[in-house]
Amino acid sequence: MLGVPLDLGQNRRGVDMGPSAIRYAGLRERLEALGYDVCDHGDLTVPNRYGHESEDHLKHLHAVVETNRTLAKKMGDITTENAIPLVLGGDHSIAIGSLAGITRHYQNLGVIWYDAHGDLNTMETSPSGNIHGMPLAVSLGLGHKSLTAIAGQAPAIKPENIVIIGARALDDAEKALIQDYKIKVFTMHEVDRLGMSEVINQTNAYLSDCDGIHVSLDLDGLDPIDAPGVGTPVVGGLSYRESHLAMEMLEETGNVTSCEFVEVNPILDEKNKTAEAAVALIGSLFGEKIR
Ligand code: Z70
Ligand code: MN
Ligand code: MN
Repeated sequence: MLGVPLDLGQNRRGVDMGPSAIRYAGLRERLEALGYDVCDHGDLTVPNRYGHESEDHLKHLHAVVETNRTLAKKMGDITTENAIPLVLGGDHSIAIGSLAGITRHYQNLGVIWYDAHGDLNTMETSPSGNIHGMPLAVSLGLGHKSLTAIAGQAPAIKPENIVIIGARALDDAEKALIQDYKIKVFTMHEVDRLGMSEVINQTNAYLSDCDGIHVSLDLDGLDPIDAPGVGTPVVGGLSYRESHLAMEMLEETGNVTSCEFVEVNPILDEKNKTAEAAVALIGSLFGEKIR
């Protein structure tokens, strides 16, 4: 596991304390109880908020680039056959670096983006200038050169290897990009019609050609009732129960090779509820069973 206490990809302070809150909620003990040999790489050093310029409508661009470059290198190093990298955020902009690093070891990595949002904006389309609304676009090679270049020459991820689950707050330009790139999305509409069980079955079938699967779970994918400690809560979200089922079913396939849990904001949380939800979901993704 590796913490990335970055809060510069969005406006709300506090998400830099996410890794600490997740550790405090008992992550290590939970994984050790499952029989894992846990290696905690600690937290990446992140530039502070002050004195970092924004550029081209991209807030704190240089600090976000610097953090993600370091993260990509670290993730490239710790991604080995016998390890399952687990990244603790921090805001979702850290997916840029984690995917850039992990994909050095894969030809055809699949990505499950569990999120209320699409995170498919670029500096041209972003309503906010917040880089945490852009990481999936960046991983497709779209956006400011200094962000897309972190992955190297080619984009980190192919559009046909992405599945978004839980979307309910998509900007118009994101909807257009989803259509252009034919990205597979299970919005809340499809989750409600099909049920989470069928959503995960279809996700597994859709990504069956991938040589690895990265789960990028933004806690705001969950309903604010179950995960209140996030910067951008959106009502009508995935329940704690549905999310557990999703993690359990993904674990059953044995295809998940890396993951990250992001956007836990302890300042906005209720008694560490969101960090505890994150730890419980990580438990399920790593094989914890009720029986
Ligand atoms: C909006 C933007 C976003 C997370 C909010 C919001 C993006 N689409 N992502 N919270 N995690 O500003 O680009
Ligand atoms: Mn997100
Ligand atoms: Mn989100």
